Amino acid sequence: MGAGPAGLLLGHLLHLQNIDSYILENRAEDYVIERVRAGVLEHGTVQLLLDAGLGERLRREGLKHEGIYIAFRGRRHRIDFAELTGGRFITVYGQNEVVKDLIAARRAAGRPLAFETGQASLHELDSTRPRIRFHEQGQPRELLCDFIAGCDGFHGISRSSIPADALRFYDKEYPFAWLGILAQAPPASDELVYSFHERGFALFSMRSPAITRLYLQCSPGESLAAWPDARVWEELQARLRAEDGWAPQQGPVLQKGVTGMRSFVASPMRYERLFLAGDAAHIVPPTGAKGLNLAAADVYVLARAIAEYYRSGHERLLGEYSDTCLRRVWKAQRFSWWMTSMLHRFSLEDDFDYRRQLAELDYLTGSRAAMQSLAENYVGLPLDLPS
Ligand code: RFL
Ligand code: PHB
Repeated sequence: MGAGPAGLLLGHLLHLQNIDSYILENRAEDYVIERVRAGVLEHGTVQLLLDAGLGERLRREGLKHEGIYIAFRGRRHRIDFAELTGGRFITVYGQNEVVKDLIAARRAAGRPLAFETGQASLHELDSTRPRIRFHEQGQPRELLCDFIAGCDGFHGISRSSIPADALRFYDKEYPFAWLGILAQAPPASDELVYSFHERGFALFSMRSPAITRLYLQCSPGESLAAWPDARVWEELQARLRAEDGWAPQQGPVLQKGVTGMRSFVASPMRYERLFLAGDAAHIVPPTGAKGLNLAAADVYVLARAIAEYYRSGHERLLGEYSDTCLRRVWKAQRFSWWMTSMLHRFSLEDDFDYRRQLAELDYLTGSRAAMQSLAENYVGLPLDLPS
């Protein structure tokens, strides 16, 4: 269920093991491709995509970043990932490019991928032959499955098809959101800049040598009408401009949107023969750049477990799927919550918190141990698979 990064990558990993799958997506193909979302791939995510033969364009167009900047009080402090993690790095490559590459690979494999499948529903989940009812090109269809992978995102139907008493939810909402823009302007820095400012958080990122991606902390439910381009630029400049004169370059705004912030985990990530993966099972606030990477890690673990099942008939890895993923998911939750808490203003009135956050940033950027902890989490923790 779902042709986001999780569903498409799972389909591809299964294909590489000669395992059939059917991918259902309720939105249109253009919508799925054009949705502007994540941009940062962990070291291990890139390795996974390369190993799966999906690296042709990623190798050419992905931007290798060996560090990030943390900015506060008008100064940028570099965190050198390569030096702190023994040569690991991140790659900036838009989620929509990943999705485009995955759709192309699916087509090349000649395996089914149906868009605009309407209101699908899941049935007989507690049997060995769960079913999916959906529409394909307007016609009702029913699919009999060995397994269903719920890769249909936070608002999908998979998680909500599980009986309420079989899952537990852990949830945290934040009192702010991000307003993001995509601008036609060459990035003014080679690396990302996370800025803590008394007016609120701002982030400088990019998609290519010609496109800058920027975010600023705003109120949840903020109306875009209140944010004409001129106001967005003014606020971004105020929060990002450094003492040494560095500031993002401006250009035409190509896209603008508001994203809510939450931390969420559904546990376990399995009900009988339905396995949840990616945003369907967990959400992190975007400050740690972890969402897409967690989705990729989940489906790697799931594909390996399904392959073992078909190879040997054993369900051991399937049985360990949820625990294996959740151990790492909770570490990414902790990191994303920490980055979010350190870099956002929770209340513009609270001077104690403001000073405490400045002290934390001062400590972070002055301590090799603290920077190393950030670096190893940011480039991605190991998968820690059962043998
Ligand atoms: P997706 O991408 O939401 O895909 C789920 C798909 O399922 C479809 N669907 C259904 N299909 C069939 N039947 C139904 N009933 C269905 N209901 C829904 C949906 O249409 C969709 O196509 O989930 P997936 O695959 O788990 O991937 C997760 C990532 O998309 C997400 O975690 C990241 O985008 C989060 N994220 C970031 N992650 C990073 O790793 N690094 C980043 O830098 C980063 N930045 C971000 C982000 C997310 C953001 N937003 C907008 C939430 C920045 C932003 C602003
Ligand atoms: C992005 O480029 O969209 C991006 C980068 C880093 C984040 C979140 C989003 O933490």
